[in-house]
Amino acid sequence: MTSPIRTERHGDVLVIISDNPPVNALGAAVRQGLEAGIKEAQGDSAVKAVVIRCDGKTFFAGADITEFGKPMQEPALPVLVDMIEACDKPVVAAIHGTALGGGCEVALGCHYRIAVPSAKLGFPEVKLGLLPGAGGTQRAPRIAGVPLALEMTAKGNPISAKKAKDAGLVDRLAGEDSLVEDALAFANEMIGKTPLPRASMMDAKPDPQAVEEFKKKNARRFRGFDAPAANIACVVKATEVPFEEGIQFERQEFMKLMMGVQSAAQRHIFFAERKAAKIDDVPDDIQKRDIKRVGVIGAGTMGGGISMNFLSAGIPVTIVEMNQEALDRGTGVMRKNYENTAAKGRITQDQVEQAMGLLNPTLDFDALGECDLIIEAVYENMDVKKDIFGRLDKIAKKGAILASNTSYLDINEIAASTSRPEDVLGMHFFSPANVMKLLEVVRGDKTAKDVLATVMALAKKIRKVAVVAGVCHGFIGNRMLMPRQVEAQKLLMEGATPEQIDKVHVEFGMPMGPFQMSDLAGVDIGWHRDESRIESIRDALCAEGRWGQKKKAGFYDYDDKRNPSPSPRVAEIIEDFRKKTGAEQHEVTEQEIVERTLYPMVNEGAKILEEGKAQRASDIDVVWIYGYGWPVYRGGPMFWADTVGLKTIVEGLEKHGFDVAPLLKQKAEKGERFN
Ligand code: 3H9
Repeated sequence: MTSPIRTERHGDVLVIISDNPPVNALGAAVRQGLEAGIKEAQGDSAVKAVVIRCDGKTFFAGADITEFGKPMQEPALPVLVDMIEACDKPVVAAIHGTALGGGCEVALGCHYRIAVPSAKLGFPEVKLGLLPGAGGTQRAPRIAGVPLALEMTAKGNPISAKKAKDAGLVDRLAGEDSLVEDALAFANEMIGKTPLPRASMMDAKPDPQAVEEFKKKNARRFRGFDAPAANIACVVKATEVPFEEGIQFERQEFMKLMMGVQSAAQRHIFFAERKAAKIDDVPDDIQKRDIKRVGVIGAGTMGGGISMNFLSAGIPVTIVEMNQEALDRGTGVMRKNYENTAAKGRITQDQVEQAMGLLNPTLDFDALGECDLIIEAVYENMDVKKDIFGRLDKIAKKGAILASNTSYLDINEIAASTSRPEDVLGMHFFSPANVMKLLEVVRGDKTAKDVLATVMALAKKIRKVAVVAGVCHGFIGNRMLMPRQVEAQKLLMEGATPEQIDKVHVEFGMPMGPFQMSDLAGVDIGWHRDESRIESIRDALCAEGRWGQKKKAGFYDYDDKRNPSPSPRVAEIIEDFRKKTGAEQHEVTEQEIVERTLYPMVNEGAKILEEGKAQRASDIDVVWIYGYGWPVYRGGPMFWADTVGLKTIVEGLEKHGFDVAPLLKQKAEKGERFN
């Protein structure tokens, strides 16, 4: 096999070039090639300086994650980085694209760094449940100081080349199109300059106040995760002990994380997210349809949020409402959302105007005729939706894609109200649609492959994580939510409190529990609205106007700032119901809550899989991570079930009298996993 690394001589400079698509990950062959390159430079007196650069779209984007958990091939990355730093000829890293993780560590091992202005540098390891394990936690604070090193390692967001230059992580900015020449010139300039700047020889200044502030400020964000604290500890260590000792500490912490469940879960999600974009029976290179203008029907919360995704991506939107007041209200909310984002400094006022300038608000339904994709976002009613699709069929241009944002309804039935069911699918956005990353793309029986592929590609463009779902009630996410909500209600009847159940879910790592979620979404959603018909605790709450946060009363009482407190009235209602139904009471334990609210979700996930409504178990995990805030360090419900053990899950379900999905049972019997 040919090496992904080649070298070129340019006068006195040896250029070591990596060509390892797609992202120049630092796999064994790359590391071996780099080692050979450095040895070549060391061993040849004609070489006076070295440049390390990459072909393709990016500088090294990190260690090769696919090698993790497998036997390590020499040289290990930390050894290689030390070797680069120890080279007695100046080594220049020439950076474009993203120098991430191990790639950034290679760059910091070099004596000098030059980058194009569009480049980014970062340590995203924490997002994989890890820390920079090739000296990054020790070199970064030495070069850039503790506060930036903390930001970069413990939060994992990359920084711009300009910011890196201000912090000393980059020495020079190259021309956007002249990196190779500029890097060579830089290397030539550095020939003979001594001593060579080596990060390992520098001191890292302690900054205990910055560390405390950083921890405090990010406590919420880091809740439940192991890796941020380990990153912080390593950076602090760099200020306390000599470099070699710090490296040993970093190694030990890295290995602990690497062997742990959290990193396995986070790495699983990294690949799951990318796999979700692939549709088993649709070739990647299928011809996609051109989407130049999007139409949205309905300017309510959903329609407005959906539109913003396209506007932000520079795609014009025609938004249609029934009356001027609703249209004005909807567009007003969109503008306000953009302006709030601008006030936080995340976008400029110009960008607000640019986005809003792409919006065409209208009352004229026929204006949708010019759109290439039309998304219906009106309320959940089959007859209304069928009527809209029937009308769309008459005015939409040939080849336009017709999508419904329904969260539950049958896409096949909606498609059948048109003469072109092959152009119809579901695009289920999650609220708030301009923020939540998940998009369930619902494939109808007749949806054409190119329609599906077009929408999946478009999802990436508007920065959504898209997952293909089959037609069934609630698709993947909401379908799995249902058994959880049902069981949570039953537990109330048997002696648990809403607070107790929610607490178990929050401690598990969910952003909120079933009752907090119900209060936020609206307890009255889907309620029959007959105040005299009280068949459940929820009916009783609704009949009293306890519709959730919006009414300052739901399963909890709320103050003016929407802070919840347990509600004595709800306790009374529950008690009343317990008496009325004669439900048997018992002490409900945390374990029982887990077994009865989380295990049934896994069971439903297994049913979804065996019915072919999800392509793969990892897709289900992606849905729950990005749509419902399942803690990423638990890898999604199906991955979590693997870590609990499918046998344990089956036993738990059977103990509580659930009907166990055959697929789950089979897997448990064979000792298999979902992922
Ligand atoms: C690390 O460095 C540890 C060290 O500190 C210590 C070691 C001792 N490895 O995202 P894309 C694949 S940890 C293997 O769609 P984009 C990816 O799966 C690492 N494969 O492209 C996909 O494959 P496929 C720290 C990788 O342009 C293909 O490349 N680094 C890796 O949207 C294209 O990826 C990171 O965490 C990898 N490191 O975004 C960076 N990276 O086509 C992770 C990607 O088969 N990577 N692949 O589905 C990223 O954030 C993005 O890929 C990047 C490009 C921004 C680079």
